[in-house]
Amino acid sequence: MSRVERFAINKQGRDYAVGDIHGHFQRLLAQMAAIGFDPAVDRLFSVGDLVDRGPECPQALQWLEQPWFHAVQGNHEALAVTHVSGGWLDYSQYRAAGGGWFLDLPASEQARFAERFARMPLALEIATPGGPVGLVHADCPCASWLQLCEQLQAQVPQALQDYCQWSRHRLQVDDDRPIAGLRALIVGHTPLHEVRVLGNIWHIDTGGWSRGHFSLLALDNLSLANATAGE
Ligand SMILES: [Mn+2]
Repeated sequence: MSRVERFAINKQGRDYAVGDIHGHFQRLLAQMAAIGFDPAVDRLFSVGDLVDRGPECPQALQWLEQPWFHAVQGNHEALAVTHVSGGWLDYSQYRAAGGGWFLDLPASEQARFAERFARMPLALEIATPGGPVGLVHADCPCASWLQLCEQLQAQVPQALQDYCQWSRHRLQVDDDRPIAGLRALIVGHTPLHEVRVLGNIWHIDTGGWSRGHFSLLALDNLSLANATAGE
């Protein structure tokens, strides 16, 4: 099965992207309300990491059922899947990263989350008036989007999935080479004080789950949506 999910252009409403959520759905809802998000016509695309660290992690399953909400699998969803499938994990690191709520669930509950998380795509592609916008959790290891998408068609090599979900290399070395075939690639994973753009790669985890704020990036004009105070 393909691990890329594609979306046609949104002719009725607006599309937004959001960074890591980490169990803070109420804070996110407040931010969405502040910009006038309309679930009847608007869509919200998430870079993943819906769970761990915050108080509302179990709500991830309800969010994933919403027709206006779409998310790639982050490294934290991958950790849950790995735990249930019996793969190797550094459990002290997993707990330190907020996975305790999951590890302390009954096995049947863990299985329910892992089954849903395993079905999350590794990449999203959204058509916009200015060209396609891509989303992965951390980074794209290929120079072109097409190249990545081709490798996500079949059995995905673990090293490729790990790079997409864990890499911070681009930020560490200030790599500003663009990803060919995309108007913009949107990623999270590394919390920053402000949105950072390198080439056409937008890093949008501004720590809404921590002490920062959620940045809602409008995909039609690649602008940060601001609260419409007074409306
Ligand atoms: Mn992450």
